Amino acid sequence: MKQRFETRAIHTGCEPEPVTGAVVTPIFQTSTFVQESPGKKKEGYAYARTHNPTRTALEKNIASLEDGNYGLAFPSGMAAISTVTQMLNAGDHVISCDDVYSGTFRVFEKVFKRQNLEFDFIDLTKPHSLEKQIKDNTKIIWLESPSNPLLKITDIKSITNIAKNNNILTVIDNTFATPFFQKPLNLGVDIVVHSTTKYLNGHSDIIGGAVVTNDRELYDKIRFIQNAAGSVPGPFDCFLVLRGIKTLAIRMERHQENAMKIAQFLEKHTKVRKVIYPGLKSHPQYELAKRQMSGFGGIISFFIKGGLDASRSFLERVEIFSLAESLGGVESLIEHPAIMTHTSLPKEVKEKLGISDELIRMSVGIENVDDLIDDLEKSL
Ligand code: P1T
Repeated sequence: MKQRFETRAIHTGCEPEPVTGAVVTPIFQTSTFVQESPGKKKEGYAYARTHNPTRTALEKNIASLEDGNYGLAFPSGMAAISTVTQMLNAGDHVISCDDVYSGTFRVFEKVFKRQNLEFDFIDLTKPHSLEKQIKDNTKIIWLESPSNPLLKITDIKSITNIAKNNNILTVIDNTFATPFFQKPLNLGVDIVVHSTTKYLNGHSDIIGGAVVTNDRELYDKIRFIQNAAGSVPGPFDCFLVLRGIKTLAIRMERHQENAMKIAQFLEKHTKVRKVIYPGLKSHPQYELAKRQMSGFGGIISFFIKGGLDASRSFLERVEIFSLAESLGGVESLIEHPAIMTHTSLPKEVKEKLGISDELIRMSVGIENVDDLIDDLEKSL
């Protein structure tokens, strides 16, 4: 019988180590593995760019959480995203959602465009607008849902149906939802990417990434590029992500519980113009979020009244919330996307999307929620 999510998070890939019986997967800090005879490898291990047992454990674990067959661990979310994109050939076309993490936008626009890939960024919250954008050379539809930083929700099933009818692959960045709240492979997505830096590791102490797929051919292609180009994480980082994942389920429950209370608090506050949180009825895709996710996550974006001056003085005043980039750790973080995480978006793109000087993004941690609300109340 297939074990449930919480059990798999703790056990999958992490069987006791066969030589010593160590219950916790060891950090195999080695670059190479002895061979019994030329080409005769123990358990398939030869050189740690290709395979490392700590990494293998993490890859099996993340694949299982996504209900996928194949997982790959990367040294960063951007490395995972770049390696998947490297499957394409010059002349291929990618349709990406418009509110994609700015680092993804940057690598598409500034790196892959130079290698003659084409990109269009469109509002994929309206799936009917997608079909007009599909061209003969469209190879990937790239989703991020909820998106960073505006928490737009894409109808994953509708988009994967359109993609399949047109023989196009779908990739989704599932970093914000995590597999605890959203399982895109079950909605027809071909490849899931993650920044494990965020919720999967959960403790703001590593940079990492992951890819999961059910398709053996895609897995082999991505693995080949990863090994050929050398985009691999170290064993200590893999160990930390594995350790973080063991508590993913209970962390996500608390992140969401705290975020819901804070979103409701902010929505009533007179200094706040608008709150964006998929769990609020006021979110334009609330019904869709309820349908395709099993929870709404821990990220809230909101617009403060009073322009940049108000944003600045609020962000300088918070004490429990740390003014810092990133998200998904146990501690609450808060930031100003226009000046901090989304600077690589051109001004006109920020304006079009609504990433203004009044926009604030917070990653609600798992501290006592009353302390977090006190901190926000005092600072607003
Ligand atoms: O930082 P890295 O592990 O390379 O992950 C990049 C990345 C990919 N996808 C999403 C949805 C992300 O949010 C990120 C990184 N984001 C931040 C650092 C941030 O503060 O938004």
